[in-house]
Amino acid sequence: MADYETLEIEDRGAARIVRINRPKALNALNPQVIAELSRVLEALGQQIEAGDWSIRGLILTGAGDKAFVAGADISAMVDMGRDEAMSFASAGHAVGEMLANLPIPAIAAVNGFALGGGCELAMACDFIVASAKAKFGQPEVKLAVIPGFGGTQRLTRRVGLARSIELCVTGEMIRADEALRIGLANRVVAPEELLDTCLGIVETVAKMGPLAVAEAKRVLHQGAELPLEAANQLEVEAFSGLFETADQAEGMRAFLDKRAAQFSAK
Ligand code: CO8
Repeated sequence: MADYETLEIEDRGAARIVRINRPKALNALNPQVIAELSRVLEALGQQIEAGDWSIRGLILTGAGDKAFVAGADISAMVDMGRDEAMSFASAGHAVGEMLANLPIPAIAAVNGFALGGGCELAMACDFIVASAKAKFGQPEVKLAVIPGFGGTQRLTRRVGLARSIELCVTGEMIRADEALRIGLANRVVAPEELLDTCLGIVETVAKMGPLAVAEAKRVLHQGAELPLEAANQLEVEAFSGLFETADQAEGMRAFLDKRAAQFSAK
């Protein structure tokens, strides 16, 4: 996995840690970072699809102690025209879709500034665990643009329209405790505990039925975009579909036998 210039990849236990590593630019996203994120996510998706479930959670974070990602790279955008901006934003959205489609949870470990495209990348993950030092914001209006990688849409879905509008039109940064209060971050922890907290979450997930985790994530994402009746139907189908798996029989039998379940992702 040495062929990434802007990312550091490390497997720890059942977690794949992906660190965006451009500390001199506060880990800003340029087209190369987006392309490398696509590659790393594609490879992980293929690995799992081929039946290798050794990785049960993705942790996305930023290198260094200052920034998660301070936005899209302004020096890469300054001379862009409409078409280039469109393909940059579309490539970002494709990364968002890949994160949503991964059959394992993707956790944003927000270690510092998560601004603009950085806040958007964190929100493209399934949930956010923030360091007490983290700061969030959608400051694009200061540059006379708007969020282009889901900020106007995912932020609203997480925190509601009114809070989202306030953040997107003022460009103001909020601290981790405020992000927690409004539901943007799930947890806030001391900076030195951030990675271990995320690794602990992955460890917990790794004890669960892998296909059930994948189905829970799929149904939660897809159902959130559907009317309740259709979403409930999606749940019923996924729930009953899991009764065709060996893991369902093993999970329930193990409970009744008072022993730990041995799941096989089958
Ligand atoms: N792009 C490029 N370089 C950056 C960026 C950035 N977003 N952020 C910081 N840097 C660079 C600085 O230019 C500086 O470089 P140098 O040392 O060469 O001068 C270095 O990082 C350190 O930054 P500062 O000196 O500014 O550090 P401070 O501690 O004073 O300030 C801040 C930290 C508050 C984070 C400040 O750097 C800042 O405001 N950065 C810009 C934040 C921003 O506006 N982000 C939004 C960008 S627009 C966007 O994200 C749109 C997304 C669209 C779609 C994306 C699709 C993938």
